Amino acid sequence: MPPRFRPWQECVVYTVWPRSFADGNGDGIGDLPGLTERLDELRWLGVDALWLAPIHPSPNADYGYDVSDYLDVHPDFGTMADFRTLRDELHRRGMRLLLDLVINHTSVRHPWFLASRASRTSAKRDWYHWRARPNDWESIFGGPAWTWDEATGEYYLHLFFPEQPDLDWSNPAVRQALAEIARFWLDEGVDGFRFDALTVLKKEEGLPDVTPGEPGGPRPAWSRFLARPGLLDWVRDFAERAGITRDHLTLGEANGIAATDAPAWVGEPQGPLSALLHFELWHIDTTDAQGRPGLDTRAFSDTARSWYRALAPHGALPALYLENHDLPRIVSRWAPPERRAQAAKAFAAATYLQRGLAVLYQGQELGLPNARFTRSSDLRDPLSLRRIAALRAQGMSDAAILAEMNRSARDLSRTPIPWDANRPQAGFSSAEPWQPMDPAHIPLAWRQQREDEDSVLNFYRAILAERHTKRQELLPAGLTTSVPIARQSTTQ
Ligand code: TEU
Ligand code: CA
Repeated sequence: MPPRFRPWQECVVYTVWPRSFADGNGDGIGDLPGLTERLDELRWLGVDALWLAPIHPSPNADYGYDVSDYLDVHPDFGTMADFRTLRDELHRRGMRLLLDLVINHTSVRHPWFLASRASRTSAKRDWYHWRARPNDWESIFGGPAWTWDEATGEYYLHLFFPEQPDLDWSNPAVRQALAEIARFWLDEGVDGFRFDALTVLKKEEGLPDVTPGEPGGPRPAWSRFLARPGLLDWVRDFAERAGITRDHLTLGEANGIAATDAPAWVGEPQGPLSALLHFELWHIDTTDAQGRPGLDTRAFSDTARSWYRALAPHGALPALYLENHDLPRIVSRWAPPERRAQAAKAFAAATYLQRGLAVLYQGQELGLPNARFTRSSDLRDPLSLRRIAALRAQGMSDAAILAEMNRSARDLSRTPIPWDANRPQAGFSSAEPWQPMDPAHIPLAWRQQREDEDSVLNFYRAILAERHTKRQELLPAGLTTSVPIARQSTTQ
């Protein structure tokens, strides 16, 4: 009899950025077989579910967040057979599997976009946003949000890179097609999803300028597309078409949704999602008079309180997360260098002893600091490369650019995970990794921390174990009756 799933509202989700997690076939790139080999470690730690950053075929203009085929596995990561082995090995251990669905945009190489750009009369033309004249919006990744398409003589909208054209969600055919993708993976036995860039799906009708009538360059357009009224209806429509229910574990990337609006998204009985990943801890970094890093503890606790208070009366709980693949590491942002281990433990206790859905990001359990780059040619994230080029064009020195990258680049938390300090490449791969392993990370490897009782890793394990034993009594009053818990995967 396989172990039962934990109640989803308080389970522990571990985020995997597969390219840097573990390399199973010795090509220097993390993959699904490498991940499958590590499941016992993750179970030992107390993980109940994995969220995998996108694993689908992609030209990697944004490392997987530009999908060219939603129904397959990127050859770098393995095959559908490897996927099914991972799924079965997870379920055998009572763990769940969540995929990251990129539903705001596709790759420029996705067949839908190829069809859409083929001609102005294409049946898929209205699956994306095409205009004879661009508006004044700036993309989230910088530069104009519109790119000229020579062949058909119009511009298309992309809130991220030009290689990531935005789908037009006002078109029900788009919502239906995306729902069929979600359904495909549910039929494959996944237990839920993390929905990427969920809050920018809906653009203001007519795509108006941010500052009408005013000439000038591109402008930030957040107010025109972030968490717009009516977005929730579209998401609910999509979830219904996909057959996503409250029995699935679904996380929405929720930049721009306020705690007070969250119950409609995740509360009983109507909320279409399990939990929201808000951005409110992204900007609480501080420095003291000596320039030493720290955090605004008041903002930290106010955020926790406001989300809990808003959600608990509605039978829902906040998602508790500190790190992800878009952010620098917390011990580098919030603690002076000589106190990193203690700080990592303090952040873990202050966060994961709260009621809510625990979400960790790979390496966080080791207390990894930011990877440190000594030359900009070791950076791999296309967003970093773009910023380096932009800063260079502004005349910034190489040293200053490197310093800036070492402060803010997404690469800082995306480098290979150290597994064993005594093995080549710290056990990540038998080959040269796709991005260098930071030598300073090697002494923090999993194996050595597992053997050290006082390590950050063992502290995380103790905290997560505490959650597992206390979970039932921590549930707010009324929750145990209104929310179905201890569900089992349909594939068992
Ligand atoms: O991120 C969406 C998002 O809001 C990011 O633009 C964030 O502001 C930025 O990465 C901070 O540096 C999601 C994914 O998490 C991210 O990795 C993708 O690049 C992005 O969507 C596009 O799919
Ligand atoms: Ca590999």
